Amino acid sequence: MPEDFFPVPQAWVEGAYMDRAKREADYARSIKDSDAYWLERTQRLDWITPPTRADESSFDEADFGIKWFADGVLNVSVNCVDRHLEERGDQTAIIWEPDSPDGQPRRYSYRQVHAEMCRFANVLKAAGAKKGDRITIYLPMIPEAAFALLACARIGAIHSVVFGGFSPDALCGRIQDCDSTIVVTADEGCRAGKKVALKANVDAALEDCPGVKSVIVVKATGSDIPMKPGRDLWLHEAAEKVAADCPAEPMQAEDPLFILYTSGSTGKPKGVLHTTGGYLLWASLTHELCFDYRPGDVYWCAADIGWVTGHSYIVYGPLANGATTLMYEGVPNHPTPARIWQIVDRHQVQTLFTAPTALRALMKEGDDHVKTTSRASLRLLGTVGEPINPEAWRWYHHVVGEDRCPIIDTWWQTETGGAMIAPMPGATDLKPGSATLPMPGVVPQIVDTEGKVLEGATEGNLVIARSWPGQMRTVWGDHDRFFQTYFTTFPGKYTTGDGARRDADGYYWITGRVDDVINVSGHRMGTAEVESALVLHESVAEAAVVGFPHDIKGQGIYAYVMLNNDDEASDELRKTLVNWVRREIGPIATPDVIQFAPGLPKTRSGKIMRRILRKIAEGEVSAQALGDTSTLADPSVVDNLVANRQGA
Ligand code: 6R9
Repeated sequence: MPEDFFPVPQAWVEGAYMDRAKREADYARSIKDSDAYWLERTQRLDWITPPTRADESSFDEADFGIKWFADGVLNVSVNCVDRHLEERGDQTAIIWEPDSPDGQPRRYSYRQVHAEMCRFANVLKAAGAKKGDRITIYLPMIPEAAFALLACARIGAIHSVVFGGFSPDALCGRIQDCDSTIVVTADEGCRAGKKVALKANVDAALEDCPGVKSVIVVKATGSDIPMKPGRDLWLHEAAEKVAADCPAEPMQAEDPLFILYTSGSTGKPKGVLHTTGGYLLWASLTHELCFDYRPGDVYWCAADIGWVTGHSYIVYGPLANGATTLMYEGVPNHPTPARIWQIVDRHQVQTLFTAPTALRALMKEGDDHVKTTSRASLRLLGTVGEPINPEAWRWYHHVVGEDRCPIIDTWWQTETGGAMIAPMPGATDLKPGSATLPMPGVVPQIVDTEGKVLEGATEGNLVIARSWPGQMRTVWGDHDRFFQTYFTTFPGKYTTGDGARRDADGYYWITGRVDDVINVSGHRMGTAEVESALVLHESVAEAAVVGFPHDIKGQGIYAYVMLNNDDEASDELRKTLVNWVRREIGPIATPDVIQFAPGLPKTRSGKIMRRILRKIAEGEVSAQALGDTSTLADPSVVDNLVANRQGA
């Protein structure tokens, strides 16, 4: 395979936090002298009681548990806000860019963020919130989303952010799973010029959530919405009635900070739990190393706060580092494909961090939209969420960054808290499509299906051999599921669910999920979730969902549906089922293709042969591609599936 190679640009050779030699030495020490290394790193945070212990984790069943810095005491909101007040109280902490280019951007200094956060925290307290309570946050990309996270952290409440694109049902399931007593939402969201009825979704969700006692509503669009007396209150009204200052709750390093639901290969989404000390250290350290943040830089992570990228790299990492972080309400290509670059110029952004799916969509619109803008402020470009195809990488590098900006391709997961394998701009030569090398303390390994560790240039399952500070601590309410999901496939190791290749230079190339998770536009979706939604429909007897390669989204959703006897396959029903899934889960789960099938390929023991369904969805229908079908209970179903394949 021919490989392009991009050495560290001259402008980055000097003055970066890390050059190649430093990165190598730093990594070596993080492995050899781990506890001392990490205790030193804790000095980047402000502790009420500094920790004296570092890693006390074990991946083994007998003494399983993840624990870091356990005797330390700190508060995340103090680290993200208060401690910056003296030195940079008047520096902009958050720049907010509204959905519409005609709207007015807003800027909040660290001092203003402090004031907003404190009042918000006092509103939560007045609504009855205490340390350890769960608070569900269902907000659009407005500054109040950042204030809400910080306000929870301030009082030690555990936030659970639910992406604003999820349906009332999905929201309800997540509220119930962690027994939230308070929901924070807005009247409406606004994306790509369209209103999103957030409060109405909350009202619908709460019909089945009797445990929720208060709903705090941010006035965002100002539309007229019904408020339920005794339950709902406007944030701006409640904020006037509370004190301006709010003391920060001292938290043990291992006290929970947040829950974030994510999809896996089986069952309902899991509540991934992150705790206080290790998570914040990881978010802050990786933000500094990957993005080489300098005081005064404007840094823009174009993710949504509803995903882990928004948590770690819009809010916690950058604010812990005293950065100016930009939050954008809208989508990159609305109202024009130049919108994202116009925002870069408008706010003189130095670092832009976005997803490959956005780049592919913009690339398709042609270079002219990029070239109408200057982008001279850009120094660094980042990507996250899915493998970046080398073509998109080169376009980002050449057309967007004019060959001047390193591309920081960060591989990580909700479970890992922050970047795990990624370049550092002054230290790492780049290869398009490779996330390159591990962060300090991260020990990636490639194992075969039996768990044998493969050395040198090789390909297989990506596992992580030891704990790191940002690792998730448990699945909310189901510690056994945490162990079963991540530590039993390859005992003694953390299973990522991703496949990877390692080349002769030791660079990692993520090849995608090896389990039944698909990655649609950088969003994780469990095939089982879409299947469960489909079979809830009265016409559907059985459903099997697989991913297929999609030019823009990376992967699309292909659903095979078996109908009940009397129901007739029709385009009408196809449309109904697509809308059904959107309503059950949310627009991100919209099936791209529905193929009606009289039967699904099953083994004699009744197991669906997904391998065959994947091949057909991919358009690989030769006998050779489909492999041995003789073990199927009824091999003829495959002929029918091939004959009726839907062009995707
Ligand atoms: C941060 C985030 C995690 C899954 C992960 C992998 C894919 C993320 C990637 C990448 C290749 C990258 N993924 N970053 N694949 N290169 N740079 O996206 O978390 O939503 O939990 O998704 O995304 O498959 O396992 P999450």
